[in-house]
Amino acid sequence: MSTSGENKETRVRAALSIAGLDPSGGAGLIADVRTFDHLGVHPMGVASSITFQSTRGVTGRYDLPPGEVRAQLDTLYEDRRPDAVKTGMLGSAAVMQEVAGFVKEREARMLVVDPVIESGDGAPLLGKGGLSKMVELLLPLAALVTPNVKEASAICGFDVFEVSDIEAAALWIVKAGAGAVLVTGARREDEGGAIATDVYFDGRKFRVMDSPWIEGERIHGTGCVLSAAVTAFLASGVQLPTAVERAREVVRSAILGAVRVGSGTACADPTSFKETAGETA
Ligand code: PXL
Repeated sequence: MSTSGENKETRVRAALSIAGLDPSGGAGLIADVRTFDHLGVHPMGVASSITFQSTRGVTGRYDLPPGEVRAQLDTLYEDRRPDAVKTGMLGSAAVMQEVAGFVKEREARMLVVDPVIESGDGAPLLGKGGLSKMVELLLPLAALVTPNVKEASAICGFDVFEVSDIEAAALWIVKAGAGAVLVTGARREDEGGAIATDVYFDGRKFRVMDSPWIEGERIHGTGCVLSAAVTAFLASGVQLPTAVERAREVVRSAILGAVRVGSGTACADPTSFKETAGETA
């Protein structure tokens, strides 16, 4: 970024991620920060939990005490309110409650909630009581919630496979108070091959968004990149439905350009996306 006076006079657009640290860089805060930066907004990050993790998987986690998460947020907001915020892994019910309380008090606008419950290979990333606190306190504050089908099923308490189940889940989540929801990652078979279906619902109408299924191994960090990309576009002033459409393109590029970092799961690469929010807002 240039250090000319011009840039210092206009405050840069900033997006904040409140999420866990995945030291391998494939998911969590590092993936979010890379996505924000790549899409042209200044990245801010508040750590809620530290996972012990490589591309081979998660071996443990340390959830920060809620007061320490609050202290990071208070200090940051005394200086600068970000233009959009996302939550990822919050780790514990206590941090969920603290973050929801903070968002409500500070009227943080443009909240995207990625309801992280477990890692792609099934390691728990949210402690006991966290899910009900999420539904009760955080979902009603969200402009958008981005569950995959598994998370949607955990949130709503019924199986989510077919488009009709996904629509029921989306309705459930909006009834719980979210402004809109994007349920991702349903796989459907069509004459032409497998289709990846996401369903967007803003309380008025359902939009079924299809793209060709990308065959291959599971890619780490796709949910983080998706919700971070929506947040970056919102911070840049893009309206929600368009932000969602563009974020799906970012994830598609991040999957197609996934990188082999270690001996385990390949990682989504948000920098594979060619276009910046700054140029297109
Ligand atoms: O992909 C969900 C996720 C989110 N946040 C952190 C993670 C993971 C998955 O492993 O480690 C910190």
